[in-house]
Amino acid sequence: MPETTWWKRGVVYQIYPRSFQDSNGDGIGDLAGIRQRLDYLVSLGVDAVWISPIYTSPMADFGYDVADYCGIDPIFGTMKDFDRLIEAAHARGLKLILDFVPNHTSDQHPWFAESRSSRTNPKRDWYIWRDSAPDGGPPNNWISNFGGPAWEWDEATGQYYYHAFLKEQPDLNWRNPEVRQAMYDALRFWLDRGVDGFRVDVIWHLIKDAEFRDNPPNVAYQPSQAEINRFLQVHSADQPEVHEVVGEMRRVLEEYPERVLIGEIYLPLERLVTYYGQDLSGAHLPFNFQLIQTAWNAREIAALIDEYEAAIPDGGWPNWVLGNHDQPRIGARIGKQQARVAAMLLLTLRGTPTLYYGDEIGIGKVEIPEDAVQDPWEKNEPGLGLSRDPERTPMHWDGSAQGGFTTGRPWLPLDPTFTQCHVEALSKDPTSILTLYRRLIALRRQHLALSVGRYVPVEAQGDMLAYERRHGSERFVVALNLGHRPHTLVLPVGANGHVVLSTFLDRDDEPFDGQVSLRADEGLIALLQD
Ligand code: TEU
Ligand code: CA
Repeated sequence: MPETTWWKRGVVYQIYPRSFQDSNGDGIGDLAGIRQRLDYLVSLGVDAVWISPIYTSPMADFGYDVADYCGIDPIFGTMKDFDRLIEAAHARGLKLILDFVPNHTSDQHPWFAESRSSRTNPKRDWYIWRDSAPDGGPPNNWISNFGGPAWEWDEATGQYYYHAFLKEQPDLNWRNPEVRQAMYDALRFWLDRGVDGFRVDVIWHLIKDAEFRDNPPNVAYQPSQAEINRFLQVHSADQPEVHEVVGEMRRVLEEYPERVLIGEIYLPLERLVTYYGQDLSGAHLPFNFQLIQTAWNAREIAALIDEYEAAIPDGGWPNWVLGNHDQPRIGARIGKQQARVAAMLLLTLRGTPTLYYGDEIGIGKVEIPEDAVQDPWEKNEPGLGLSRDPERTPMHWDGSAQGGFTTGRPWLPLDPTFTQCHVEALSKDPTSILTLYRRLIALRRQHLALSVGRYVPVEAQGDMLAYERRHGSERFVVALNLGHRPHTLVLPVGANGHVVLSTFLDRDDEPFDGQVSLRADEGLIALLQD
């Protein structure tokens, strides 16, 4: 039954490897640390783990600057540690997804060293080199995603190279067939080692306008925003030819059984869904970031769900995510009480949910002191609140110093709540957010209605968001109170049944008839009687 393919039915869990578990006291998480925590992931109930980049890297962007696509960075361990990790994961029934970073390499990658060595080097055209404009300035007005011009002058060969992110992250030229083959071989290297799929970094950036035309100004730009927003990225990303590349990646994965291709794509819905590809030949899961980008409002979220469900091509599978290593945590955005409601939403929507490590223990807003800042983006554009450090702080495991994350000095400070809010304590508390996550995941695993079942809207008014999930004869009502005042949801006459789970975890089996009452900040899953 295709609906039960693991990546449709299952739950994905994202690990930011620097921050999950340190095994050797250097203050940075590593592969051996992740392996020590696999049983935790099993107890949480997730099906797959996506690990942010672990490849050899100078770490200018913490691994998103790769110097060897087929190597493990010593900070994270060795290839042996990797093989052990994947073996241990598979032994527990967990899938392993790697983060693949094809848009750019590190400036320390041997390919770039060759490319910059002379204009006639065979790898010159592996990167994007252009002459200066007649006035000596950059070839066009493209801006780096991390601020400043996206072009770096290279004195030795008298040309500019393009970098959509840091100058230490030169963009590869994906119009060059040799680049494509080299990168597909890197994919095969990991697939041969048993990797179950890839989350592909900035996949919509791979192809740029062949004529390198200027991007048009963004009239809505505010100086308080990141500089990248000064222009609309019309010519520097999301080009028609990118779909050919995505299709080729998909075909590489299809040389192996049951692998998944996830694309990181920050685009409006109507553009996002084009990445499923013609006849679904593209990404299995073009990441849907809409829950991060939409206001926490019942009407808007309901509209978004409808719009997304309608936009997905026939046979395409939805997916949802509340946060990641680039976005303020859900607990920081909507507060700790509503973060529980958000967990219920994420785990009861139709489509694959991706959890971000630490959200399940309720990490909220974390202040990073100025002298502890790590994120290169914040260093480039200080003071605008762009830093991604707050969502990258270490995981809290127990009540020991540094929450059991490290015996050394953590690379980023822990959220001060770590002394109470840690896996060990929350696991014993029958009403904790961690217990809620475990029960939501277990329930989703137990009932196909909650994972692959049909989504039927019920209500979206004021703070009330309600919908049904149906599969066969099973019908669940999910009622979410997105506000801080009590509400009653009136159901059609004769609709009765019992509560299966409240976000407060204290109403199991409570019967209802015709209506359900919700406390402030409460979400409920109820089973309807047939
Ligand atoms: O992020 C791409 C990306 O577009 C983000 O920089 C995003 O624009 C920003 O966070 C605001 O939403 C990916 C990785 O996830 C990120 O960690 C890397 O820094 C970046 O690519 C470069 O590889
Ligand atoms: Ca370490």
